[in-house]
Amino acid sequence: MRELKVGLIGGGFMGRAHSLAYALAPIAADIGATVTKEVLVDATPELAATLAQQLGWRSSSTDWRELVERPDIDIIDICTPPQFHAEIAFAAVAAGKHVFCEKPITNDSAEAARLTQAALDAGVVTQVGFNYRHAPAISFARDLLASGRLGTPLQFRASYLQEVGFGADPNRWRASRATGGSGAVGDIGSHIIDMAELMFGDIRRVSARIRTMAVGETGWAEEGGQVDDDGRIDDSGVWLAEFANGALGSFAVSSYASGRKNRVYFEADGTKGSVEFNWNSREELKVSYVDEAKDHKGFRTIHTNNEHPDGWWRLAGLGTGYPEISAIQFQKFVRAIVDGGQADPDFGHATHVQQVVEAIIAAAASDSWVDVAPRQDRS
Ligand code: NAI
Ligand code: SOE
Repeated sequence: MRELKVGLIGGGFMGRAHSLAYALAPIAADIGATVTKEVLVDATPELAATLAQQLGWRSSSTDWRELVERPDIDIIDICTPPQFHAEIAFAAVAAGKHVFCEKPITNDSAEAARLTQAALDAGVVTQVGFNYRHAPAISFARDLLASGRLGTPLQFRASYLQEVGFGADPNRWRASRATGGSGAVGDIGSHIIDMAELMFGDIRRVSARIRTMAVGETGWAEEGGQVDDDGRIDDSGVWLAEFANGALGSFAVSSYASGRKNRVYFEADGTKGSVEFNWNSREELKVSYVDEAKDHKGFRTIHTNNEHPDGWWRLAGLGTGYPEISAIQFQKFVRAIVDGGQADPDFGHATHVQQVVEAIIAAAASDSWVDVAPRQDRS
């Protein structure tokens, strides 16, 4: 069987999740290759060595440039803060490596488009870390929409709420664009934009409001007062969207939602039925069909198992978590490499999500509806 050797850059939160996921991916299904966790790169020799040992990598390094030039490495996996993503990804693609990059591939959609083209020119497989969408319940919802069982898409309502803003270190890399922060819209909103476009197709226009927390966490800073002016970023946002197919969407994100740990939620309505998903009950999809006996109308709860796309277990209710769903994304990535196809979601899709993020920020700044650039053709 083919062996794929991975070099991981950045062994923090996501480096840990990816390390677990690579271990699970080839065990849980036949993905056509074995995966070897070859090198872990981090900022200092001590940190890199400690993380490599703990997370199960064969060796460690502090030099990502040397890593991407190594002929024996097949995959470069980028888990650094976003400010380093594009530079590493361009170098990896130029060296002919397949690249998995955490979101955002860059905070600049023009650069994302150039990166996408560079990867296409190099003929390498790319994938971005929109991991939540790989939950079997979401894949099932996508299939219900794609097969027409929910009818014509009408309305999509989503929110992504966390409480991580309260008391957070103001100097963390997530807190400013200069250090790679994407704001709540880009950092967590990108996941629900990804899900919306997975299910309803592309968003074509948006209108929005965003807010930044005032110093001292006493309330929102004056409108427009802090977002971007001093390098700070949005902590909260709401936006309306119109999809290219005419469906409507409404979205809310916040890093200041007390009690909300990681609440990713959506509802989607079609002419024949609706679905409801909550990441905090991620194995379940609630489904309601219009064409139901009058005395049975309402939502039923589907507990996903291996009858559903991407599901691993025959028995539902065993518990499927963050590492497993991360592993599902690597199963698809490795399959795409082995089969010589394109992965999904790839850098082209990441570029479009970034364009939506930028349109939301521009709509909030201009107090108007803003068109989203149409998705690039692949060439
Ligand atoms: P983190 O701060 O926990 O870890 C970043 C790691 O990169 C640290 O170990 C740091 O020492 C290392 N690093 C920084 N600069 C480096 C460089 N130049 N070379 C090598 N190593 C370097 O960050 P976290 O939370 O893991 O985020 C990383 C990326 O993953 C971000 O883009 C973030 O948006 C994304 N993310 C995605 C999640 C998802 O569910 N898809 C969840 C959390 C983060
Ligand atoms: C923010 O708190 C964060 O870590 C995001 O960066 C991730 O993308 C999200 O999945 C979890 O929350």
